[in-house]
Amino acid sequence: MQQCLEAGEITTFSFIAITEGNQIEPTDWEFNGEKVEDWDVEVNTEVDNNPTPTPSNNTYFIEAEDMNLSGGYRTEGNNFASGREVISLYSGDGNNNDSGVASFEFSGGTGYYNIIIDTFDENDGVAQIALEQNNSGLETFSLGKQLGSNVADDKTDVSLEILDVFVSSGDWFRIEGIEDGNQWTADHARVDAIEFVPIESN
Ligand SMILES: [Ca+2]
Ligand SMILES: [Ca+2]
Ligand SMILES: [Ca+2]
Ligand SMILES: [Ca+2]
Repeated sequence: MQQCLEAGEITTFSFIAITEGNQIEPTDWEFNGEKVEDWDVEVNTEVDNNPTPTPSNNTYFIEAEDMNLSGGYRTEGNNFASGREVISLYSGDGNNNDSGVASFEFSGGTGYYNIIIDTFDENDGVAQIALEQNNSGLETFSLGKQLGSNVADDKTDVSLEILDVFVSSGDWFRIEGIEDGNQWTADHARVDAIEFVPIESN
């Protein structure tokens, strides 16, 4: 006997580990009031061509002003910055060779990311910004562009990119900034924020 079932005719229908060629002996199954004596079971071995995609990580973003600051870094208001604040080595005392550290724990998902440091390259000095991951140096940037302004504004807004970095949730990152200039004017190694943009292909 071979029957076709309409959806909903049997509400509970579970098999355990049926493989192709196995025979199933139905005992108390009924179909349209008739006891089913014999049943051909077709095992569908088709592969799911649309598996649920692996969840991809989201962009992880942290404001520099929300990191743990040490050394000469302090927060400073800035209308061109995200969160309207940056961290800066400006000290107002004529010392324009300060350094400082901003650190944070990465709490995004584990995976490959492009890391983007949102900063400002002021034209009155060549500040340095270095990024470390778990105490190992990733990259050091020298901010030596001439962008037509000696302050942190829309002209000097730059993005420093470090591509294709494997990052694990819980990794510690450390940004070290060194300001540069003379006693009157300097590039104060200002940092706005950092972003981790997941790379789909990995
Ligand atoms: Ca300073
Ligand atoms: Ca500069
Ligand atoms: Ca400056
Ligand atoms: Ca900011």
